[in-house]
Amino acid sequence: MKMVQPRARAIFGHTAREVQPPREGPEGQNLVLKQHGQDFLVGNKFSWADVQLIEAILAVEEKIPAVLSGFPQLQVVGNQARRNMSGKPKLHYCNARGRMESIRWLLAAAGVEFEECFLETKDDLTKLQKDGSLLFQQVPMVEIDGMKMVQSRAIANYIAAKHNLYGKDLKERALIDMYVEAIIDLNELIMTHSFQPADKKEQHLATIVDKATNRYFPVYEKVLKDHGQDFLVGNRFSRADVQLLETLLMAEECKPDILAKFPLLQSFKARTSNIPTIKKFLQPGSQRKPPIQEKDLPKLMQIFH
Ligand SMILES: N[C@@H](CCC(=O)N[C@@H](CS)C(=O)NCC(=O)O)C(=O)O
Repeated sequence: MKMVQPRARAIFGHTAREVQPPREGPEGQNLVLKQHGQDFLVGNKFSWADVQLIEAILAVEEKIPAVLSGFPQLQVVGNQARRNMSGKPKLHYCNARGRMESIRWLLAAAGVEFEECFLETKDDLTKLQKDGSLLFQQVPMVEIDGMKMVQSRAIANYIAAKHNLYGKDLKERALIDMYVEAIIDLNELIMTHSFQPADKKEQHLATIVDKATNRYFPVYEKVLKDHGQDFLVGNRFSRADVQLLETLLMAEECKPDILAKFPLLQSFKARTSNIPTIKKFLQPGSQRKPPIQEKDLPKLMQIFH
């Protein structure tokens, strides 16, 4: 039996032993796919024929890039394979925290490498809007697993579920959702601070500190105290921990001693910051973004308004 090439294995995640011997010849696959309208060549099931086909498509395309122009079904197969092969999610946003930062955090915490495509001008946004990449004409957009995902919460949900950061059952997920939604409320309040006019900044900062220390932090402090465990939900690391840590650090940027009355949040911060993937993300030179500065505002306004 012919060996499955590593590349084909990377595409489908199958090994030679898991698939059937060849049943199809090298020609006519475009017609086969067109006629039965299914994803795989034979019996609507992944088979050896698919492995061979994808290998052949990629090999021939390397030599003659336009070879598939008359075979739309095969183009789809080739595109899908390339997307799966490229592996890394691609993040489309500006080079700033904004609504993408929690997604960066989640991917980094899950140990997933990602690429970034930064919008530099309004034209870059318009181009994505015009080519149909943005379902609601907005970013963040993440190319992942063959999808162009938009809506930051939907993207974060998908990543969390895919990487087992979303609890072990529905009730844990519900708890994680409640914690995360509240964290997002505080995170968004902090995020809008840079956009406040000079005469409103002080009042806005006071609101952040009030909400953080009186509404949100006491809840997480109590959760940790009551169950005595290291993580917020189910005694295991979840997206709630990642997103809480992100927001604790943002709150400290607003007021360095904001955690003074929350000893368990302080130890939570130290503990989770030391998780290897997170530790790496917190180091200089990572894809984590700095807080938005006054000087960044004109560029951001020009892109989004
Ligand atoms: N609910 C959306 C909101 C997305 C959103 O407001 N995106 C802004 C940038 S942060 C945008 O694309 N603005 C351009 C526009 O609305 O035309 C999400 O969470 O992803």
